[in-house]
Amino acid sequence: MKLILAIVQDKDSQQLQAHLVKDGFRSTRLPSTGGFLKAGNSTFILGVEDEKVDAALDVIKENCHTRTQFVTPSFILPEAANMSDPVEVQVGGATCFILPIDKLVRF
Ligand code: 2BA
Ligand code: 2BA
Repeated sequence: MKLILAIVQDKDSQQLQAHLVKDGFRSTRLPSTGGFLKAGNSTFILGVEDEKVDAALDVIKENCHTRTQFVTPSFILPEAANMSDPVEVQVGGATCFILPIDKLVRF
């Protein structure tokens, strides 16, 4: 089995959750916060059989979209206080980590 940790934008999380259920994937959704934008996002945990990892990643890919955000540099770095023009940041679709699982048990 593998553990997929998928960090997705809040705007995509409900649709992703619905499609994961529809396609038979079990998941847990945790509220999380991006370190750079300091904004809320969602982290999905999925315990998935090896042969279903690609299908799960396809569901994530299809339901999570890249968006552009503008941020004021001083919001990220206080020392950039003299830079007032917003900079463009591309966020998402999804950042996925795929980890080996030794064992999955339910009690
Ligand atoms: P939920 O996703 O809300 O699932 C609650 C219960 O509904 C599950 O209990 C299971 O009995 C049933 N269920 C969930 N998904 C299903 C599906 N695709 N088909 C048939 N029945 C389904 P538990 O298995 O004891 O899971 C309790 C909670 O543990 C789950 O809450 C979920 O948050 C987490 N979880 C379970 N398996 C997981 C996995 N493989 N990956 C990530 N999280 C998992
Ligand atoms: P945030 O940390 O809020 O980052 C939002 C977006 O800002 C990132 O989008 C990226 O385009 C940009 N960004 C982040 N850190 C940067 C840096 N040090 N320098 C320049 N630009 C930077 P994504 O890459 O799509 O990431 C979306 C969210 O996924 C992140 O939110 C973070 O919560 C998570 N994430 C991304 N890569 C990660 C990693 N290697 N480890 C843990 N979490 C990660």
